[in-house]
Amino acid sequence: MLLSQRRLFAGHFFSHSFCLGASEQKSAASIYPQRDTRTTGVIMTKIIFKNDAQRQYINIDWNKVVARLEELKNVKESLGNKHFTQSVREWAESLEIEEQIRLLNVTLGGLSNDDASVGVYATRPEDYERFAPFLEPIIREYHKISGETKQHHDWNIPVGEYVLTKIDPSLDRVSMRARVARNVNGWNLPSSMSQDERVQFEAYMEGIFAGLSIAGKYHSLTPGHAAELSQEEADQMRRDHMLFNDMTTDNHLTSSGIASHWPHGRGIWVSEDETKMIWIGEEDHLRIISIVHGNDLGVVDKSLSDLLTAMENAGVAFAMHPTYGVITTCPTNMGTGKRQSILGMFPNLSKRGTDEANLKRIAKELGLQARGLSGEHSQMDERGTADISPSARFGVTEAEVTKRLYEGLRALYAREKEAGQE
Ligand code: CIR
Repeated sequence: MLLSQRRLFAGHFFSHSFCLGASEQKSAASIYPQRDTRTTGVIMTKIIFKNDAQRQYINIDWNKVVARLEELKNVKESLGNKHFTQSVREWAESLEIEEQIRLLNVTLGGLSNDDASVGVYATRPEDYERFAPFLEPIIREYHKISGETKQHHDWNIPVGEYVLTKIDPSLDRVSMRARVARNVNGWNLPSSMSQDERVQFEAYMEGIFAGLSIAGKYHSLTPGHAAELSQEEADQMRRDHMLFNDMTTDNHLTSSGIASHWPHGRGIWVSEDETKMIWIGEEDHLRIISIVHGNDLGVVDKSLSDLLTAMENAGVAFAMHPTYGVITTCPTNMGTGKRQSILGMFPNLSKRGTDEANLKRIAKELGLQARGLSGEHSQMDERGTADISPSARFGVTEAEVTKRLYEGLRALYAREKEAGQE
């Protein structure tokens, strides 16, 4: 894969953008993050780590938690805040002390970020069952679930059907990406892993990679690891948008513990042909990714599902919830855990990149999410290059996600043409 092609993948990898270096952020004095917008328009956040976040509520002082939640309501009410009701509080106080501590840890990301929209991260796969009185209403509201429900899975996605050139002949060679989030049974989730557990998990996954039927190579970020990337190599992989960012620059990830012990136990496996990647130790144990240049959405799905099957055949048991599908650290990814996107250009709808809000609004009407080139909070270029994916994660099968992307793109490109004629 050419470097210039890889550069197109910017939006396909990073979901949070900040402009301070990690070392500057770590030294920030404030306990709670301050937001400040500079001329770059990028949000800056001061960074706190889990121990400091926990220390605010020492001995599990739920009065303090409630007081902090009340304070946050004046700024922004996250789902975790909204659903920490009086009856949830009473139930929380009835739990064994160890479980109260664990529940507090679930809420640390929300308590430590005034811009949290969800505000909770699971600490173990069992949290979704054990803390259901609190977490279930959050999942149901986020995913707009009403009544009885159960997540179904279907990877039967035809090749030759969702062909982008049928929408527009110019969509001949498009950057197409699909990823799934996965966690593995028997391990704490990244927000509560010790450094040893992270390193052991990395070693466990290396054993899996050795038995994979797909050829590839593992690169580690763990200091002193035999396959450790040098700083230069890691920087190059980041410039190529293959490797994930320094997690300690994101206060949601630091305060919840997800970024703790960085960079121990983190790394990336890359297939020989560089179309398949597996991240270890980011927000979930695993992010499994496929990127293909072409015009058939079914091809990228096949690539991803081949990799998932190879992993299962090599012995990985993914954590699954009986109702809510794949178990993810953040409840927003429950269901399929799948995000599928393409990079497209929408100069008319985005008014040459000056009105990104217009493109986002129209995409939303069509059940799609439009992100700028460098992720969720980034700006669009003058060609209106955007990463477009269906919004739905839960209650749709993997196959339905692809269908929604294809149909949504058909409608979005029609609107783009109309806007050009106006
Ligand atoms: C929040 O509550 O706003 C953050 N914890 C992020 C929620 C969006 N989910 C995600 O990035 N996986």
